[in-house]
Order: sequence, then structure tokens, then C-alpha cells
Amino acid sequence: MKIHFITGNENKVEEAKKKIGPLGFEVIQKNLNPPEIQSDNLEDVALFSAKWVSERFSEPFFLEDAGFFVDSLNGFPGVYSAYVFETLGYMGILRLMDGIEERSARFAAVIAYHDGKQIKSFGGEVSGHITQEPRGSNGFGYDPIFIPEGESRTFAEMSAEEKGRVSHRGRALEKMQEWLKEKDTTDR
Ligand code: ITT
Repeated sequence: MKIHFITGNENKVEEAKKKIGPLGFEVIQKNLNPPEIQSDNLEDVALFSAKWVSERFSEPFFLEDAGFFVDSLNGFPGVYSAYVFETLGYMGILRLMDGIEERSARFAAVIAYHDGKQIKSFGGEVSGHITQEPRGSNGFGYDPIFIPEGESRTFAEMSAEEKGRVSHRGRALEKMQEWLKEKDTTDR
């Protein structure tokens, strides 16, 4: 099944291809740059963007809104993750965390999928902690400073397949994929 991923972020597309490609989904990137509303709720942001795209694009697609939430910074950068990454980078987060021992953080993602008629959302999260120094060169964004629970490597030290097994995006994609498979059997 062909499915379009509406995003400007090629790393997200690579991860989605590795995750659901082997399960029979051909992921095609389309960069439509939908507007994103200001909200502290990732699902609201994803659903608004998906509705905008659905009024302009009739093939099955999904898009995703994601964020990085640091507990001791009261959830910052959260919904501002993309902007903060462009302005301060992950080194800016490490500087803000200087001297702070409580280093727990999480990534969250909400995927909104549109099948031509209805929009359905799927969430995924991963908890972990922030390193003292950046490590690794794979992945993107805050990957070099985040170690998921139960691991000793950062996301940037893992392959896309390994990251996809535990990541927020991997988990949301799994839910979408299961729902699509289920729908496919009931529609037949
Ligand atoms: P699109 O909106 O076009 O999909 P984007 O990169 O702007 O691409 P988001 O608004 O969802 O995507 O981005 C939130 C930011 O959070 C993103 O730019 C990264 O800096 C960070 N981020 C999201 N997922 C991440 C991941 O898996 N690893 C590292 N950083 C991530």
C-alpha cells in the first residue's frame, strides 16, 4: 500500500521507511508545509495540519507532530522543539541543564492519518534521560543527547531500525500500521 508522509523532515521519512516498509507500506515523502497552530497539545496540532492537507490532497497520507520534553525544565522545549533546535540546538539544552542532576526527559509524537474520508490519530512516547555530553552522529535533532530507558546508548548511537523499535515515532507508526492492517481485513 502506498502512503504519503507529509513532512519536510527527511530523517523522519527514513525512519518511517525502515519501520513500516518491510510490513508492506511504500512511504512517499510529500512536503506540503501545512500550517501548524500554536497549542501545547501535539494532537491538536497534528489534527489541524491534517485537516488542512485533506482539503488539498486526496490520497492516503499521514503527518506527525513531535516534541522533546525535559522534566526539570517544566517540559521545555515541548511544542517549541523545532524552533529551539534551530536557535539554541541541543548544546543549548545541555547548557540549560548545566549542574542539574534530575535529567529525565521524553519524546512524544502524534501521527494523524487521513484515508480520504476520516482522520485518525496515533500517539507514541519514549522516556529516558539527557546525557552530559553529546554522543553519536546518527539520527537528527536532539538524538545525540537522549538515552532511552533501558539503554546505555543515545538515539544518535543507534541505527534507524534500533531507534524505531523504542522511539516515540516507532511506537506511533506501529499503532497506525496495526490499525491499517485491521481495517484492511474488515474492509474486505
Ligand atoms: P515536519 O513538521 O515537517 O514533519 P519538523 O522537523 O518541523 O518536520 P516537528 O515539528 O514534529 O517536525 O519537530 C519537532 C522537533 O523536535 C524536530 O525539529 C526535532 O528537533 C525534534 N525531534 C522530533 N522528533 C525527534 C527525534 O526522533 N529525534 C530527535 N529530535 C526529534
